[in-house]
Amino acid sequence: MKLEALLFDVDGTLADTERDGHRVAFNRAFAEAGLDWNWDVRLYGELLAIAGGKERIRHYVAHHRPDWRQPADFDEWVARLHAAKTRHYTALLGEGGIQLRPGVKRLLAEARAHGLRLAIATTTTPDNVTALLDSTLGPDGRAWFEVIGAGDVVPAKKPAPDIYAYVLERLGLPPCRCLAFEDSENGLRAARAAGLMTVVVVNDYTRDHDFTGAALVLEHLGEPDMPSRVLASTLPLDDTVVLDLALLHRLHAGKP
Ligand code: XBP
Ligand code: MG
Repeated sequence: MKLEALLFDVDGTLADTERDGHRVAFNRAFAEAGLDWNWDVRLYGELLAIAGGKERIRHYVAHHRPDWRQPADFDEWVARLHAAKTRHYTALLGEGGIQLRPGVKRLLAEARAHGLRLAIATTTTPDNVTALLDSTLGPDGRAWFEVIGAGDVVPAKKPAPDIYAYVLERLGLPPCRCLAFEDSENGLRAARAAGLMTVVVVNDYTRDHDFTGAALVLEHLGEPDMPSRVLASTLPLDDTVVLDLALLHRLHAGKP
């Protein structure tokens, strides 16, 4: 079965956006709204178990602020607070402080040069995706991806497979012709539930997650002068690799 498309998660996979991006933007939105809430690095790691910013705010209120008096229009209030968070997040990206992870641009460029189709399947808000692509790949970046599936276009966020099913349908491809890239257990579960073989790149928030079912688990995608350690693999591999198209094809074919 030919490999035809690569499907990428965004947060934690294309770039380390959570600790110094989303978390900071949530806190700025809280301060702006006159709330004394502060999501420190450790608490935010716990809250990441809930995918989606609006869902994360609701979970925080329910479990960490049970005595706080909710406004009558709570859902709209959350939506407004979250819109402010998106504004802060996209402004942060515009400042250029967040870069793509090692090997991401190299692999995307190689895939494009060889006619592989590219897509995005993420829980985050669409504006956040375009802001990240613009700030890291430049004005052409969005066009590298044939389908961008993001945010509330599907009702159920990861670990539900819905966003992957949405992207596969738009690509017109069965999962067996695609590979997914993820950084978290929720993301891996979503991709696997959609029938996708999945490569995982860990980060500080996710390295202790359960990645059972991943085809390959790496520190990062690797660069020629900075190969990645192999943390788990369904193929016998060296201790370190630079994930290129040749290795992806071998992985997809299940050939050592
Ligand atoms: C990413 C998320 C997102 C971001 C915040 O998960 O969970 O909620 O943290 O984005 P994944 P929004 O990488 O698995 O897609 O605030 O825009 O929802
Ligand atoms: Mg992710």
